[in-house]
Amino acid sequence: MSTLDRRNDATTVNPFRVNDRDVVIHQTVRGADWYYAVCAIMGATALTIMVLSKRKPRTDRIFFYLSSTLCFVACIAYFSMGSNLGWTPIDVDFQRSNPKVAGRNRQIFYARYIDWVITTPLLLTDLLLTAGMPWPSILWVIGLDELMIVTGLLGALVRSRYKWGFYTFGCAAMLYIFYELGFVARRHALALGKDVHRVYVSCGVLTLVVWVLYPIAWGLSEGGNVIAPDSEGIFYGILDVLAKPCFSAALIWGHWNIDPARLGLRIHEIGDEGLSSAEREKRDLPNTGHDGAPGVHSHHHAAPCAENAAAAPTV
Ligand code: RET
Repeated sequence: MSTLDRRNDATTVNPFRVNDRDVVIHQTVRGADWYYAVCAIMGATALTIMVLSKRKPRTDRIFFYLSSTLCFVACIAYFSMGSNLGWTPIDVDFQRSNPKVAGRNRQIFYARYIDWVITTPLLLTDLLLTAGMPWPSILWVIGLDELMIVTGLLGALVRSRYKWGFYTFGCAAMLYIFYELGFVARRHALALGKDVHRVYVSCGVLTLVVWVLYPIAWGLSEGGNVIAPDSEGIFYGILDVLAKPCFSAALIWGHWNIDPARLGLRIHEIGDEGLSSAEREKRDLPNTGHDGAPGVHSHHHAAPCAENAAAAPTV
């Protein structure tokens, strides 16, 4: 057999048995192939973003780094699921007669949730930094997000109908996140200018539309045991490709001509100290006038404070 026609034998090497327990409702080799395909998409996206980041100065790479990291994490999660690893058998709440989902227990991939608990905060950070949200609000939304993912994992691991209790907490957390994104953060983005608002809204709408489908996929898979594990993989896989590579592409494209300093993300870099005043102006550094004398502040602060207004009349 040549290397080219070797089959994916992950399910043979890593069989449908963990901790001396067999799983009845599980993925097939085709499902594992699909997971590997998504793994490749995630890896390729992460590498592309890394390469693109080199076109920007180190200080302006925050969105590249966040997006590249989240695609790398997903790449590893998909490698794990394609290799038939990162799962455990859980007895189903609903026994079905459909042969595709008939049986007492089901393969539950906890690897998904490890991925999400790392990557969804990064996605939210991408979005909320775009909107220029204050960092305590960013932390608050990330807290809700972690609550949502962890309740989803707990619900998936529970056998009885109590799983739906966890699910309900998770959905409530998601709705609150949607409120923060749709109302609070959008207002902040608008205050930063039309172009920032446009990027925020396009990535935000993509997020809302895609995210709302996750609890539906969960209800049909880990929750209700309605669709087979292969279909579960396709459902979540499509959502993950939209939520990570497509989202990241839209975000980086949108940010290309936006100076991160406008979002409050001006970062110090070696050499900033000895710059000429023209250079300082270009880089949006506070202008010290001449020879370090305290003077006029940068002119394009979104809302000049009273002190500035008094000390520096319109130039
Ligand atoms: C769960 C079940 C509990 C209730 C809710 C859920 C929502 C999950 C979401 C996941 C988003 C994942 C992303 C992954 C990135 O690729 C945990 C399924 C509401 C919204 C964006």
